[in-house]
Amino acid sequence: MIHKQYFVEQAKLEKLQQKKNCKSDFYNGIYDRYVDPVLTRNHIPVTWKYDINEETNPYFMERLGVNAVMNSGAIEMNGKFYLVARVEGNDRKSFFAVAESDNGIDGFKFWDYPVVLPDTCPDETNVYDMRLTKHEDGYIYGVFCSESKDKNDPDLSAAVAEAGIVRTKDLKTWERLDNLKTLQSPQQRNVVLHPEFVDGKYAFYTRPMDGFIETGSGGGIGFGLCDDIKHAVINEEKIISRRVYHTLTEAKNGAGAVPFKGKKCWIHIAHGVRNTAAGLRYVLYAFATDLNDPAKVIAEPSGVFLVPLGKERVGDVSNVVFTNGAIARENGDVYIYYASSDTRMHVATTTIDKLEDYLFNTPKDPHRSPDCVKQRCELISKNLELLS
Ligand code: M1P
Repeated sequence: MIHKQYFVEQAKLEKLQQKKNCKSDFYNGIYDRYVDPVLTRNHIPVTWKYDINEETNPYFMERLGVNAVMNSGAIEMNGKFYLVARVEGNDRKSFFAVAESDNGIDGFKFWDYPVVLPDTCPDETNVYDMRLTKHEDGYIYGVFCSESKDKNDPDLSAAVAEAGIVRTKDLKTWERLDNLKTLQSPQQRNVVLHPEFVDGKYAFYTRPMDGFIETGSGGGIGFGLCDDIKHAVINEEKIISRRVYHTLTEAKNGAGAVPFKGKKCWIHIAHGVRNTAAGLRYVLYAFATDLNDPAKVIAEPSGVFLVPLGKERVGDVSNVVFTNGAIARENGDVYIYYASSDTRMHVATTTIDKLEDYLFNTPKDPHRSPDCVKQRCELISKNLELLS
């Protein structure tokens, strides 16, 4: 017998799935933001959390709760929008789940079951933050963080982060490949596979780290090539975007969404982290690399691209925005999916033309307050002249 509360919870879910999302009144000319998140823990199917049988669950209690839905890879397939979300259970372990929508803005629904990855790494405790790359070799690759306990360190929270790699053609059947090996770096998170071959090889953006949390000597976003994607090894990582003192990337600088092709450049939406009295602050920033050499940065506008605002600022890990997925459509529209405060997913929409205008016409960071004032005064004086 199905518990009657099931129908109440199912009706709430359906109402949420049918709710139209609309643009908020936020304005910066670069992208639009939306009133509602696109995916939250309230979007999780009732059948994933409750035993709906009245006999075995007379109080209709949550048996396997879900804490958060966040950092999602994104891809368009056959005209539909798919997110491979990081779903975090009440037990703190994350897993992946596919949600689909017709328009990318609202109506996201999870498939019946979460993704079941081949269980090939016995020490792996947690998996999260999958980047989905539609590669020119015909596969869709998922590159994610594969986390294990650091057995060489007695500290209970000491862990090792590696890049796990899977591939699929339909988001349903997944083949697990070897974890990426980077010979120069002990740990990796935020690894992204470039969608095209570079010099005939698979190309990865990396984020070398000395430890699990601290990047230490890890200088920023790295780039490396590998011959064999099934047993991927990067012998040499070159840092293409460095961490810089007194900027948004001072503490960490990591790749975000899989880069997408504009008319003039590869467009990268990455994340930068700085330390504050209130803890680490994660924001998004953007940079451009050369169409013929995706490791060569050719534009890097000053400052942040997107920061947590309003309700986005509060959550499980407050003051964080994080992206690991964007969809650039053939018509030039771009959907940037970002999580706020490790709790929920949002979308910001823009176009390739707007992003390229932003990338190439936003002034560079002059790195010193007096020069920043000069930069701003130049803008003001041009405007006041026009207004007079
Ligand atoms: O809590 C913020 C983010 O922290 C990590 O990112 P990074 O490796 O850049 O510090 C990740 O655990 C990410 O999932 C999380 O959103």
